[in-house]
Amino acid sequence: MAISTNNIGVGAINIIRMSGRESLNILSEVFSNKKINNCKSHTIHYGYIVDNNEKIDEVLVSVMFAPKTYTLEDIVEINCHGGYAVTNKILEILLLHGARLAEPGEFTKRAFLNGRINLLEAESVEDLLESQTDNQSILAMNHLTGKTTELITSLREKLVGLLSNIEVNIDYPEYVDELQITKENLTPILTEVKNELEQIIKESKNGELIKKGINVAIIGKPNVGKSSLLNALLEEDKAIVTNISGTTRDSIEGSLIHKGILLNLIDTAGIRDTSDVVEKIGVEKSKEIMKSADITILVLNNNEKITSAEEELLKQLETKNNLVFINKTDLETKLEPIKTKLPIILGSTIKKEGIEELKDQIINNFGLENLESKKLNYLSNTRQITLAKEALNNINNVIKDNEANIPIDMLTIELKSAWENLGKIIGEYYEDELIDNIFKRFCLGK
Ligand SMILES: Nc1nc2c(ncn2[C@@H]2O[C@H](COP(=O)(O)OP(=O)(O)OP(=O)(O)O)[C@@H](O)[C@H]2O)c(=O)[nH]1
Ligand SMILES: [Mg+2]
Repeated sequence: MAISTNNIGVGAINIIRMSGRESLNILSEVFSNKKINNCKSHTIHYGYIVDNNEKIDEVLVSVMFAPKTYTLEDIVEINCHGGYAVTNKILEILLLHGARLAEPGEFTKRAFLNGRINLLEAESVEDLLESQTDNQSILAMNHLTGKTTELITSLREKLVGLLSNIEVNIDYPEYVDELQITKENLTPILTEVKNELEQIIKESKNGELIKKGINVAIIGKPNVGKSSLLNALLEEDKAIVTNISGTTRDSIEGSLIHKGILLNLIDTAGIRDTSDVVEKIGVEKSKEIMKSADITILVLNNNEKITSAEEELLKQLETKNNLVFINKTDLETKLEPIKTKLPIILGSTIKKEGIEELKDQIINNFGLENLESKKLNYLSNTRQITLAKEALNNINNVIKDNEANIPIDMLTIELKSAWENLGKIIGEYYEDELIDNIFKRFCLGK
């Protein structure tokens, strides 16, 4: 049992959800409308929650019997009034009548354990609830409706086909009409799987970025206009801006959504040698933030010559796909043309110039422009991506060993690992499935 709406507090209604065989029995002990005992599935009932003949709340109760429910178990949902006291009182009464509070995510866990959804889908329920942008929810929905599962399943089918084929070749050599897997025809089949897997992993980097947003660090020496840039990007005065160098001592964060992508911005303390203890800590922190960000914007001042410290930063940043923003173009140009491979955007935070170009450039740097939502089938968390990479590693090993003339039956262990790793992404285990598949495919069960 749990409250399925937002936290208890003031709201029009709260929904208390119970799942499991005893749900209806527990409800009937505390519900005034006794018709509930003989009700049909997927019906709604009006009545009162009562405690020792005292009416606690006027409620609507939905009853859904297994198996057509979220958890595949009987589910009872009580729509009660949204106040803290009343919701708590109902929870208390249900506890007294034998209900137990659900652990976080327990309903989805039950849906998974009862086989209604797979692991990939279960993980995406959480993603869907946390979605802040359209792209995030489309990605989660595509997982939930199984598009990503289809992708992984089709790869697993190729592998299971191969494995069953190899086993049949070995155990039943008399089945001559079966394809004989040889050194020559194994590598091309595996290369196909390898290519598809590489594509999924490559695109999944986007999935991760869509899901968590792009972490953007704004770096530069003091007074170049980093905080002004943060404010201009956010379109609000979040960070303090003054003409005193060293204004920002600690990092300041803010988020915005640009073309469906969440950008998490971090304004940092200006980087310079300083003897001020507080500022020094800020400077060290800026360097740390720069290292952990997905992308760093180095802000330079158009009105000043470049310093050796800035040249040093520029060199460090060139190793990744970072950006340079030359600010204060409304003032006289004193900055000489800079040599860098990084994209440069010119602008002025005061005149609001270059801001849109900068946002576009950030998402372009990750190839996230013109996202076609229907294509958002990527894996989107580290667990899934790590498993896909392990599977790819297995496939590469099999190809290498095959080319080194290792007998085919010796390759099956690693092939099974690839299949198992892909299975773990969607929460399936291989043993039973492999056996089922062999017998289903070849009708050997005599
Ligand atoms: N003319 C002009 N002045 C600007 C522009 N952007 C910022 N400034 C001014 O530059 C000064 C410093 O701006 P901040 O945004 O505080 O600079 P900062 O890089 O965050 O500075 P620290 O926090 O000290 O590292 C302020 O007086 C701003 O008004 C611009 O585009 N043009
Ligand atoms: Mg600042």
